[in-house]
Formats: sequence, C-alpha cells, structure tokens
Amino acid sequence: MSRWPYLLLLVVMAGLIGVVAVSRFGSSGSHTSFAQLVTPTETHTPGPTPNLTPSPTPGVLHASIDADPDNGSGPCNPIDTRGTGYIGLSYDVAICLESMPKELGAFSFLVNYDGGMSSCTDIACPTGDCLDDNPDANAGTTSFGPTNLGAGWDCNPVDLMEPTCHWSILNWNAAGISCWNLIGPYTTPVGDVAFPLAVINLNAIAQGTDHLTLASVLLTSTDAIDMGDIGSCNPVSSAEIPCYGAEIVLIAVGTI
Ligand SMILES: [Ca+2]
Ligand SMILES: [Ca+2]
Ligand SMILES: [Ca+2]
Repeated sequence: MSRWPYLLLLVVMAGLIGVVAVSRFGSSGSHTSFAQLVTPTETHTPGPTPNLTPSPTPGVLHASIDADPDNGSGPCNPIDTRGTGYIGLSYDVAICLESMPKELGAFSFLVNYDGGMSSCTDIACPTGDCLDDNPDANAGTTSFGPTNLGAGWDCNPVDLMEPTCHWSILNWNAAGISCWNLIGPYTTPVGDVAFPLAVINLNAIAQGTDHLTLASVLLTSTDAIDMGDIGSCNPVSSAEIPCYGAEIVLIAVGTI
C-alpha cells in the first residue's frame, strides 16, 4: 500500500477543517444555522432540531452520534439521538459507523458543539499515536467493546494532528480526530454492525439543548487511491454518506 494517499489525507483534513471554519465565519446566524450549513439537506428534519432524527435505511452506510454511550451493550448499541448532561458534570458521546462496506484504513471527523453550553478538557499528546486522547479512539488502552478498531492505528499522523476537543474560532467549537493505519491488520467491522470510532467527553456548563452535528467526516479504505473513497459528509468530498447528529439536554443536577 502506498503511503502517499495518507500524506495527502493530512492536507485534505486541514482543508476540510478550514472549510468548516470559513463557513462559520461566513454565516450570520446561530449555532443552529451553522448546523444547517454543514449538514446535507437530505438528512434534515424540519423544525428547530435539524440533523437530529435518524431514520437510516437498513444496510446503508451512515455515520451518527450516540448521545448515550453507556446504555445497552456499549457505545453505538443502541445509537441514541437524545441524551442528558448535568451542569457541573461531564457527559460522553460516541461517534458511530454502521453498515460499512469494507475495512477502514483511515478516518477523520469533527463534532460541532455549542461552546456556551458545553466545554471540554483536552489531553495533551504532542507525540506518539494518541489513541487515548479526547476524542478517545476506540483503540489503545481505552477501547469500547469487542468491535474496537484493532491494532496499528495512529491518531496523531506524523505528530502533526493530535486529537483535539476544543477547536474554537469565534463561536465555532468542535472536537476532532484524524487516524490512519499504515500497517494493519485491518479488522474494523463490515456489514450490519454498528461500532464506535471514538468517544468524546464534554462538560455541561449551562442549561439548554446542545445540538451536536457531524462535520468533515472522511472514511478511507485500506486500498484507497482516493481520499474518502468509502464516504464523506459535511462537506462532501467523495461518495456522500448520511451523517446524523444528536442533542444533549443540559439540566441541573437533581432535575428529572
Ligand atoms: Ca447508546
Ligand atoms: Ca489532544
Ligand atoms: Ca482509546
């Protein structure tokens, strides 16, 4: 497998993050309007909570946010579109893939959140693979069940893009991660299985409903010639896949 596609991936990722940031500068409205801007129209739900209600077609690849990674049998099983956070405490969300057509060789994504309602504590990781940062990849010391990503992953490509939970420009806030696997083995689940790419830990700081959205999702296979050959969304840079957000209702401790 040639490595040049992955080096190009870095350039693409930097560009996608730039596109999202520039898009944010160019918008004039609220967080919701930004969510609408970076969300494919076909996944919108009319009303105040766009990109919220997933109704994925069985067997069709999609990416989504699990707003409650602790229920069921673990992150992404089941995938919940609505979760709860308690002011002064932290909450987790998982980023999930379901119905993958082939094994992953690289991936990246951003999760947009409202910096007025949520914050985060990043983990410094200037060198190394950064598999247990925030976002916390489903590999390394911390992984999330039998459908982990397997061995060989590096989430700090060439020590230049460690996972970061607080991308912040003006009132745009996002957590993001870019990972590749140059040596394998390539064991990510294929077919009718949902599994987490990573889990993000955020802090609930103010009451309200934080509408989390996915952006810059890029899924690349092990034998890719083109970046994102498996799929992408928000913006679409290759085959488009549905990407679904979630909402976190942030309330005071003791509130039912
Ligand atoms: Ca869940
Ligand atoms: Ca970090
Ligand atoms: Ca981990």
